[in-house]
Amino acid sequence: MIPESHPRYKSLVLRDKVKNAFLDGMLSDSGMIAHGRGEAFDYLIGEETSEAGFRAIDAAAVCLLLANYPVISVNGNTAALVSEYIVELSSLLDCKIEINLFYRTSDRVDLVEAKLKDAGALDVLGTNSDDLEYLGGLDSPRATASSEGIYKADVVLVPLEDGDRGEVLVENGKKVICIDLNPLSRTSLMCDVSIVDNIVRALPLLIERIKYYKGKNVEDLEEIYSDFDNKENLELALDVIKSYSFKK
Ligand code: PTJ
Repeated sequence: MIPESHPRYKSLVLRDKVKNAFLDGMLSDSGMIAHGRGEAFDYLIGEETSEAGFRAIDAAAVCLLLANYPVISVNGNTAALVSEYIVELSSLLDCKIEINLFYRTSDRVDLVEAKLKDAGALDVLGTNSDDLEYLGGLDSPRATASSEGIYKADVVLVPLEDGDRGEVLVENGKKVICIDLNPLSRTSLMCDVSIVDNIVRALPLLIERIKYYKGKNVEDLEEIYSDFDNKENLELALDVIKSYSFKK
């Protein structure tokens, strides 16, 4: 039991969720390492959403609203930390959720599916009963995609994606939005919109901004999106780290 008065309470609660998800078999062992890396980057931005984070969240909200067929990709870490928000986002956008595991085993797929369904998801793609296709004809586990999901998506939201997988999506003409605390990861550098923030903060903010922009004039949304420059925003994310370190 973690006391709420503990100065690192929020961080310890997340650690606990990740550790329990690993013990239950849903999270990969590497998922714990990835979480630790995320924690380190989160520390460097003061564990709060930065200006660069807010800007990318706005661009992502608009991009998802302008999409014809957006899909949300879910891995072990995302399911462990934010299943409820994933379900809320998919119903807000009326879009599919697809399980996509870097370390795919049928047991883990079943556990992620159960977690999403517990959180209220009615329809989950990328499960063991789904007939997966290969993006760009690449016969590699990195390239698998559900025919009703990522395979036909124009925009894919990938919280915490591995670089190889992100590359396959980009090479296959998908617009990719990632949520990754590391502004220098291969994924952040190659995505169209990189949200440098913790998924536990970024997703509720993204939901809020989608609600705000929903129903607004399409030309206005297109203008907001075209004003966003991902490289410039990643520079800003790095500046945030530098200035936060000097503030301390
Ligand atoms: O569940 P699976 O099998 O699909 O595996 C998922 C992991 C995350 C293990 C896999 O995709 C992987 O190995 O990813 P990487 O290459 O370690 O990249 C994960 C990125 O997510 C790193 O850049 C971390 O800094 C970042 N990260 C970790 N936790 C968070 C995060 N970003 C946002 N929010 C977090 N909570």
